[in-house]
Amino acid sequence: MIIDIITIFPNMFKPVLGESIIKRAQNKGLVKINIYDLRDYSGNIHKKIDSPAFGGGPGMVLRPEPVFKAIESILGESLYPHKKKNSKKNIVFFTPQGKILVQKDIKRFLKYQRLVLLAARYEGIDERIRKYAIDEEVSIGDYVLSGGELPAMVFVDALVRIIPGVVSSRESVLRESFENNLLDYPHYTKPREFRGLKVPDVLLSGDHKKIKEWRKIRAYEITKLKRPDLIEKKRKQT
Ligand code: 6GU
Repeated sequence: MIIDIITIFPNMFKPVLGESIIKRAQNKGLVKINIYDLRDYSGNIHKKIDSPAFGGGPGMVLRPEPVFKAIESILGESLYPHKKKNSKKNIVFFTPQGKILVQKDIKRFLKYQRLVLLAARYEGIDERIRKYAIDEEVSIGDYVLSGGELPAMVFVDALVRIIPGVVSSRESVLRESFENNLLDYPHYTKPREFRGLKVPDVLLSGDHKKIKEWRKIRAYEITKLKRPDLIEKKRKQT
C-alpha cells in the first residue's frame, strides 16, 4: 500500500511514522509512506497557500491551486476538468465535519492500493477542493483539534497495523476482540501475590477451557461496565 500525505507541517509526521510498528511495516516493504509539503505547490515564490475569503469575514481560506497541483503531481493525472470517469482515487480529507472513524471504516480502507491524505487546517478550505478533489471526509471524534495532522497520523497508525503481515498473529488476536465489539479481558503476570493482592486462581489452574471461559465472561462484564454502547451494538448485529 502507498500512503501519500499532503501537509504544511511535514516535520510533525516524521518522528511518529519513523517509530515502532509503522517503521517496521515500511522496512518490511508492506507500506510506503510519502510526505509532501503543500507549500511546494503554492505556485508563488512566497509559498503562500491561503487567501482572504470572498464575501468577507475573518480568517484565511486554503486556495484550490496548491491542493490540486499537489494531488495531480502525486498521482500523475488531472483531477479537473479531465478527471477520468469512475476513477476512484481515495483522497481523504481530515475535518471535524467528516464521518467519525470506527474500526470497520479502517478495515474498509485496507482495500485501496493507494491513499492520498490531505491534512490541513479546517477553518476554511475552498469549496472546490471539497467538491472536485476530495473523495472522503473523515473525523476522529467530536472534539476540535487545531488541524488534521494528528488525525491523519491516527488514521495511518490504525490502518498500517491491520495490513496483513505487519503485526504478529498473537497481537492480531487481541485486535479481533475489538472487532467483536468487546473490550479486552484482564491480564496478570508475576508475582502470584503482590502486596497481598492475589492473581485469580483460575489463571493458575492450568485448565485452559476454564481460563478461556473466565476471560470471555470478564471481557463481557468489563464491556458492560465501561462501554455499554458496545454491548448494544453487538446485540443489534446478532
Ligand atoms: Cl479530522 N480535524 C480537526 N481539526 N479536528 C478534529 C478532527 C479532524 N477529528 C476530530 N477533531
